[in-house]
Amino acid sequence: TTVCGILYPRESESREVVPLDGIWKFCTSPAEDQEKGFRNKWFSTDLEEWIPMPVPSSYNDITVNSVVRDFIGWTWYQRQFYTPKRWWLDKQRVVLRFGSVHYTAIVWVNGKKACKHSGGHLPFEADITTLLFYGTANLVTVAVNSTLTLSTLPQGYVQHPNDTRRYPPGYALFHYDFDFFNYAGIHRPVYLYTTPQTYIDDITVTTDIHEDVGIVKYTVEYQNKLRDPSSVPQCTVTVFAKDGTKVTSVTGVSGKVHIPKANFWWPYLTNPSPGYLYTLEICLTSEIGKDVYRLPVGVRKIAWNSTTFFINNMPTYFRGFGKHEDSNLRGKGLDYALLIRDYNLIAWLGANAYRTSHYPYAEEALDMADALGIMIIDESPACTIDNFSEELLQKHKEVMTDFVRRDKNRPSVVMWSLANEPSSFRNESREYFSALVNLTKSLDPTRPVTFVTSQTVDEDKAVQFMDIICINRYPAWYSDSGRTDLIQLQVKNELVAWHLKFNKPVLVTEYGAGSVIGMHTAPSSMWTEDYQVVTLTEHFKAFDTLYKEGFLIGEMIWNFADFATPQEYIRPGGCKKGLFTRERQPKMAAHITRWRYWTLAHSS
Ligand code: BDP
Repeated sequence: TTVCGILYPRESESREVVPLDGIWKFCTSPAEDQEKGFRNKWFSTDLEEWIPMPVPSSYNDITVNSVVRDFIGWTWYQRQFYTPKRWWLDKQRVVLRFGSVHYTAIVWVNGKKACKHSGGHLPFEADITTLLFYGTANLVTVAVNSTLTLSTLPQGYVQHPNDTRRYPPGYALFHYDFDFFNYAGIHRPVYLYTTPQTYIDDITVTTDIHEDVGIVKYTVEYQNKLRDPSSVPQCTVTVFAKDGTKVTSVTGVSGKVHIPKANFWWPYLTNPSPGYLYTLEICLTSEIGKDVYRLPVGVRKIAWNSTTFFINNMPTYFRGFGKHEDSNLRGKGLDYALLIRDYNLIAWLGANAYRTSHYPYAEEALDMADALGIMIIDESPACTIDNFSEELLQKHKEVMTDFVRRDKNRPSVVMWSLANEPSSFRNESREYFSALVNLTKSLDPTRPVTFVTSQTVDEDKAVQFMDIICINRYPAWYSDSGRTDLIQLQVKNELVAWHLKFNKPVLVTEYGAGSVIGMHTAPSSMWTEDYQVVTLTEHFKAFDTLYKEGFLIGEMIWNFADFATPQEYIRPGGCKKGLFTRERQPKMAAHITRWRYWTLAHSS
């Protein structure tokens, strides 16, 4: 079987892109009869009982009904759309693409199954050319299941308690160990797009720099649905500068392009024009005509040693935070207003990086990072995994393969994170992570591979395989609560110990404190804005002394903004460790972080 690419749908002279976003019909399955929709073939006729549901969005917070908010199981989405007759006459290939659906999705077009996909954070698509009615209405139905199991990423499980004094018979309790709300639904844009029958299927680009010359190595994969072996298409690759001027052009499905006096891709604030992107125009010409795809490309080189991380041979310090895809009403659904607001806040803070905690983010978000020079630690959806089975490893390998395929060409992606806070004190985690590192390095030898540990330096079994040591630690919050006077001592001792043991660069990927906006005390106490400020400030002091030791490559605050968690008595309406509220307004902590990040940017 041929491995297919998953290029982002882009319009060109040979490709049309039609969004199917909007208001879809939606219903949940009856709790006691999850199979009803399948039995009654809801995918082949118009849904009878439905409510309107926005796409993209999580469904959970749209209604005022707690059944919808907390629903675990099969939900159904449906809409009509039209396809023009000329697509058929022009022999176009038509693809239906979902940016992401959480968690399992089955898609039917006109009552026929188009595809099935499991995994909530990566795109999938199906060639639906032969399932469509051209020049008339088509029906697309998506069944979405939010259930997580011990072999999904992340993991979850359903429990049926048998204590009938406390729970009615058949009562289901859904559990998971990660601490963000399990939002579900069609989370990212849905597109129909066309290509010719002979088309560009995938592009792989790696870049290097040599003095002031940029080097772009590329490989183009194509598919020929006509299956005429006598017709070998010709490939032309042209590089355009940001202002549209042509730089150079070469031919062949793989090769190297040299860009003299290149504008390199730099992180935000290290250069007057960070995030410089060229356009690589791929033109595939066959007997039936041309297929054209334009890929943004940043020319940069990543390197690291035992103490330092380099971009374009320059030591680079990460100033950032962990984020979440999360906001009021839409949950984890892509929202353009929120996306641009977030990047405006990132720039205002003077940050140059964030981690896609704890799953792959929308491609639209990474487009912005590419263009602004924001470095991304690209994290898989393996949050808090604990049960290291062979089945889970297989799933994890599949996910890393799809993840690398999606993001491999992005200049913003400077590191792969395999997981967040797994039970890496367990012996089984050793083989598990060693296998994943090997796989990821074979898929992408150019970027460092890591995972984020919350274990102690003595107990962790997996950090040894990583290129960079990433640590989450909450002194004065989860340990020694209330004792901000201990932060400097503990942070210094711990980070030094990690570096001494493994002789690798250290990056702090999480630290912080919760604060409810508007709460103040003097002296500071937990949950006040004052306490969050003191917690961050004490960390800043510790980092400053370590910075001189040379092995600390960055600091990331938990979290960019407040976000939704399951209902718990330890969370006042969600996780409140944000620098910004969930509505994206600054807390006191945002102002001191801004002061720090701009100072760091100008002193390096
Ligand atoms: C860390 C987790 C993160 C949580 C955070 C917290 O990595 O996902 O949100 O704790 O509890 O351990 O705030």
